[in-house]
Amino acid sequence: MPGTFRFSFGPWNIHEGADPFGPPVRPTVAFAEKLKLYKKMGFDGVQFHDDDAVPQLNHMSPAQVEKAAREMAKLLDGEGLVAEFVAPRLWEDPRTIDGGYTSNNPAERQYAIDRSLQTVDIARALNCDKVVLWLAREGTYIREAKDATKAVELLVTAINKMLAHDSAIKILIEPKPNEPMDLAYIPTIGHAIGLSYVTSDPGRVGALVESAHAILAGLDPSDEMAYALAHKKLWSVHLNDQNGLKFDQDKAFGAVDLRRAFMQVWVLDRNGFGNNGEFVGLDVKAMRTQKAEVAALHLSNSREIFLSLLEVVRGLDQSRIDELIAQRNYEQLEMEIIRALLGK
Ligand code: XUL
Ligand code: MN
Repeated sequence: MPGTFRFSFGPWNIHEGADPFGPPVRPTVAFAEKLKLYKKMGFDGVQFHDDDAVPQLNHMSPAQVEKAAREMAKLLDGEGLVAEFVAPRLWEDPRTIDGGYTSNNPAERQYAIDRSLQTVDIARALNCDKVVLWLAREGTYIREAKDATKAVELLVTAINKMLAHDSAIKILIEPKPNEPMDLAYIPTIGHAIGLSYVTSDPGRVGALVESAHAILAGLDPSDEMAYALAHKKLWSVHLNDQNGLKFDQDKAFGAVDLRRAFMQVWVLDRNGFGNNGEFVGLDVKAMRTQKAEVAALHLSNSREIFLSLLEVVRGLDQSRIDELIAQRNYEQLEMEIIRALLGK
């Protein structure tokens, strides 16, 4: 069955352009203004960090957090949007300098778990059943600093607490091999899926594959997606692009390597991605050079590139592909794929 594609992004994907070497270059766009852009650009889902949904949540009582999340749910409803997932932002607090779930300090680990349970509550209030864990600081700068075996046990403990806290919640692990850490503990989708099977409810632990993160691990994003699909655990994606092994660039989808993007669309469509309500998330960043009035183009362009590649995928003659595979004539198959990409 072919896929069904609805698109999502997070409020952080429209940003002021600050980078580690320079200040913001564009004015802040208020959250309510960002929300108005979603439908206009063809997007139906909003991805949240916990504090995107409830700013200042560390300074609020559980009742206040719940109230603020319910107000956000109403705001989304008013725009005809849904919350796709909520992710605990565990990488900014002073208590997570050495990681959250895998910190060597038990009090800091407890903070990370408590904050994650709050994230689960926020998701529930937003009528959303997915929590994404990007394990930003769960890793090391030097290997001697932590016990890598114990880290797995600590990650499982934290995930089990979230699963026990809400019987409907699903956890999606978003692997990334490095940045901000030198070495992250769950660097690839294979690690994420392996981890899911040792939790208390593997059926509720899956994955989100981000193209750029797979590339940073030296892997092909479409194969990473296919691996998760084979386990029925690909519950979201963060499509984008990446120009080689450097910092996480979050470039527009397909902007660096169109063929690599094409293969991701091929794998998603041929495996019926989206038929259970999964979204195509676009975790892309505008270039710093972009002026304010055109600083959301990277999102609409990425969506357009996806849909154009979908047309190419669906326009291919499968019997011709089968014939060339049977002949083992991969040179010709490659040429015909390239021709299709060139619109010839
Ligand atoms: C980090 C990253 C995050 C997550 C959400 O590289 O991709 O934006 O997607 O926390
Ligand atoms: Mn991401």
